[in-house]
Amino acid sequence: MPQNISVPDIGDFDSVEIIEVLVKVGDQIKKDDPVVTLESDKSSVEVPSPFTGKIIELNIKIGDKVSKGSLLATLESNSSEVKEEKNIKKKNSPEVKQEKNNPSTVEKKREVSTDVKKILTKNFSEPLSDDGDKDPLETVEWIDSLNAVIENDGPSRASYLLNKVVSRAYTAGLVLPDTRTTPYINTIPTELEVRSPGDQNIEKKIRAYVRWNSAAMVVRANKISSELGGHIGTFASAATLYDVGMNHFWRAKNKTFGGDLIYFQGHSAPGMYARAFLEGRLTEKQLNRFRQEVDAGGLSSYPHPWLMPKFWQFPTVSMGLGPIMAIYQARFLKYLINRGLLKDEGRKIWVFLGDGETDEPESLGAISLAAREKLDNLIFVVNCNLQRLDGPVRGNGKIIQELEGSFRGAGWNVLKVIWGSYWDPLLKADKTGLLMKRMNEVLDGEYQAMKAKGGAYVREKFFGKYPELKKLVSSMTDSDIWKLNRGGHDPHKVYAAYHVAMEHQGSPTVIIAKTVKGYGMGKSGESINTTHQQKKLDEQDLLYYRDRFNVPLTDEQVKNIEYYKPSENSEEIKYLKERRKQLGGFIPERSSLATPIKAPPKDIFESFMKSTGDKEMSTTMALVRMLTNLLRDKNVAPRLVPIIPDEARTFGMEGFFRKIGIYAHEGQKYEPEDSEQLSSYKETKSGQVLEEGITEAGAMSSWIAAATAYTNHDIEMIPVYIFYSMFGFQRIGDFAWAAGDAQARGFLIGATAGRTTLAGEGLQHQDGHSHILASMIPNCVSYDPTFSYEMAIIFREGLRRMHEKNENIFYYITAMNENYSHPEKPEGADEGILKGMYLFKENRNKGKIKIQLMGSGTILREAIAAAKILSEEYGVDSDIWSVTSFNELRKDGMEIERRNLLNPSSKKEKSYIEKCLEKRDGPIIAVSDYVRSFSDQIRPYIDKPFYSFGTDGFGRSDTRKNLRKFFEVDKEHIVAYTLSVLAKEQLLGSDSAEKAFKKYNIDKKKAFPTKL
Ligand SMILES: Cc1ncc(C[n+]2csc(CCOP(=O)(O)OP(=O)(O)O)c2C)c(N)n1
Ligand SMILES: [Mg+2]
Repeated sequence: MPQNISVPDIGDFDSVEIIEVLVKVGDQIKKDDPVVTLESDKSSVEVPSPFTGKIIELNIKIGDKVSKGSLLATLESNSSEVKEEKNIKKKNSPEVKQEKNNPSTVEKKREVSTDVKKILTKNFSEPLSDDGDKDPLETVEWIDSLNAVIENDGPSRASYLLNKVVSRAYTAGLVLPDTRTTPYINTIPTELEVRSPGDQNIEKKIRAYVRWNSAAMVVRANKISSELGGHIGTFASAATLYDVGMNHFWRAKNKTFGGDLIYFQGHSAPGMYARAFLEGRLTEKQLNRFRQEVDAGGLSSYPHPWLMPKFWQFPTVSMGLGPIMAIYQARFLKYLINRGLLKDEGRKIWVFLGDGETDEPESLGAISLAAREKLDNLIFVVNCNLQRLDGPVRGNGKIIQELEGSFRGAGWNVLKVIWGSYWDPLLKADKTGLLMKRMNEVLDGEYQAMKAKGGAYVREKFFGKYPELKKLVSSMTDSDIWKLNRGGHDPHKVYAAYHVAMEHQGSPTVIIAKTVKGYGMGKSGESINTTHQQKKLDEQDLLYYRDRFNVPLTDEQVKNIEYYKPSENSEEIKYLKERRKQLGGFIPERSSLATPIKAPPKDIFESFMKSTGDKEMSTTMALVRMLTNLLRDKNVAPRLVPIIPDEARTFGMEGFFRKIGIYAHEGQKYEPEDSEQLSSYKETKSGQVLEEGITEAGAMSSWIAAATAYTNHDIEMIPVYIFYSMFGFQRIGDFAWAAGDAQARGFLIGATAGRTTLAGEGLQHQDGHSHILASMIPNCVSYDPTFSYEMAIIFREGLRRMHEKNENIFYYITAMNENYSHPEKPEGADEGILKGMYLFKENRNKGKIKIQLMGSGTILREAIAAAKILSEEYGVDSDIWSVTSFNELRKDGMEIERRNLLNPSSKKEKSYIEKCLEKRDGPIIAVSDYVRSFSDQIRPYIDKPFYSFGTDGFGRSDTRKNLRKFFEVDKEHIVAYTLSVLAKEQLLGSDSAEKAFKKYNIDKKKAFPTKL
């Protein structure tokens, strides 16, 4: 039966142009296949067919203007599908229904609450003492009732009743205790601890060797030179946390499994090298080259994939970046699974961070997202040694409690690992709860001091506060008291927590482990404020450390700071290797088995090579159109990851919402307000767009996850993150640096770019320097194109270099929101566009004087207009160069100059700029919408007079015309300054320039824009 395909609701737009007709009569099309592309002055969007069938009539052509309801085509469809379509429109999507009733979701909920219930079984049979209890007998009755319910009806009933009681208390207006935190004890009760199956004796020895070798490595490096630095205290505190993971939990990537991903705390790197040494992956020679990386074979100071590309996966040492990048990594892993691009193998992301590191806003900034997205593939381990670099993290408080509150509040599964097994009997014997009370009241500053000062001090300061507690430890010696260990140093406690974390479903887990900074370092560094800086140990310190961990080295060997590695046949080495074999291989290890993506055919970009005639558009629109085209390429389409903060509409990308959907792990549980519209807000589990919300740090972390998917997930993805250019490098520059280190491949698009091009938004929006920031990252390739064909050629080459040829580079491209018409690509411009400049036009209007006019971004258009005036009114002819990248030109210039200097006796090589300009006459005038230092970069490689003009100074809101006048980059200033340059170069008298200054009302008294 024939069906009409009409223009659906397109929001506020009316009379919109058809720029592409994607079907012809006779085509068999499927529901949702695009029929035409519409373009308003801001965005382009495809109209999908609501039916499957055969096109029998086309009612429009390219260039027609249409509005809501306009008939586009008629198609012969089969009636059952029509009915189905109507049904879907009436109700919520089937996906939503499925989510609601999904048994696995219900199951997950049940398991979460089981955890809580288990914890409730921890009970006290006696009342708590000394807390103002007016009627202790009544309290006993209540607690006994609870105990009875737990015993007779089980924890589930007990927890039900408690919930009811609590609800009643709220309705009665009672002030309930703050439940953000739980008592200062381990979350997992001893009875519920799953015991490690490992051989504790052997593991203890292995741990001792790893500890020793990591410290020896740092001390040795510092014997070579104190410049080299290094850290001992951090890994000393975290050794058990890593060891248990390495021996029992972390599964490596291999042919049959994708591998867990471990974000190691940056400055605990020595510990990873020390273990790799025992595993036979690193040699003694390499350990001796710790932090001596200039010649090949050294070990990098911290985890740097750029420097050790087969070893490290994640750059983490700039604090705060690791945790947030890992959260988005975990989310991206789910994204790949939900989009059907990756198998769900239960892989986990483990993240190690310091307690001091949680001060960084980035560390905790995305924890609510992790809970919202139900990232049960994510496990944080916060090593709470209570210290950061200078001193205690929370001397006046308790960092563990503070973190518990934050994570619990955000919805995480929190596991506190505070006390080691030596405390178990004491806690068991603590019938009054007084020990727990004391644990709660002692501050971190005191806990730190206790670990620095020995058993007698702990007896007096900790237990001595209450006579009952003093009595509790009366039969223990000071040395017994000293042995009372912290949870993070107890392999059993750590194992039990890791086990629960691995099993947990429905939310992310954080393990908050209490440790001692500089554990085992004794007076040289245990729990003292200066531990962090300790990188030298004298002979006595080393002997103490050896004895403390029973490392089988003679005094002589200790004095020589020898490493310890038992023979290959020893039980320790066999055990260690066997454990890793069982877990699939070694960790960390970086590799990539991703297959390249075939670059799309040229015809996808062909339409951009032609002139747009009178039609005006921005380069942002051209890019969005390009992406829309790419979504029709079967190789590229599924791999594109459009990442947008909350600005899709600003960039005209709302057409993507409906076309490829917004990723939402739970689908869409509501009918969107704009559901009837063509660009409605469609969230779906298989959605492709990552609509991140207002978090540049988060969006950049997503981008990094996608841009490194080729190594972390063995699948090449093409992330395109589009942002306000000002809120790019300037805001998240450190992430961009980390992306370079991680060898990210993908596109960063600085949209609404240019200090005078984004007109009305003002000082904090107008970017005039992002290119300078981008230029500092060695593997970032950046462009500031003006015309859509430039954008197309650059983007196409980016796809080819990064995703087909697998070069470890990433692209930064600025896109503008100024609408103008685009000319046809000049013949042969392709190579120059990519190298950074090409001859756009020669003005040969019989002028006697010649200049070289260079422009980039939208200001190239001012230069083109200025050239016309100069030629027509002043007889000055020009060669107009479109400079697509001052940054790329500089890179080429630097390299060639260096080669020439290194080879003074050889024939001089020419840089690309020199080759372009060698036969061209006249001084050079370079203009851009960026600060002068952007174009100044090429000055050293040019042997002609060079003058640059740019937008130095704070932006402000006004019209483009006024802004360009203010920053002196409009065509009038270009003309006047050019005439002045010619006067200075004695190619013209000064009167022309003076006249021009007058003619254009240029105020010579106006201050330099940086001072305004
Ligand atoms: C962004 C950033 N700022 C500062 C530093 C310097 N720094 C290195 S370690 C450290 C202290 C870390 O304390 P914590 O996170 O508690 O780790 P710990 O060594 O105690 O495990 C500091 C300030 C850094 N690496 N990154
Ligand atoms: Mg710390």
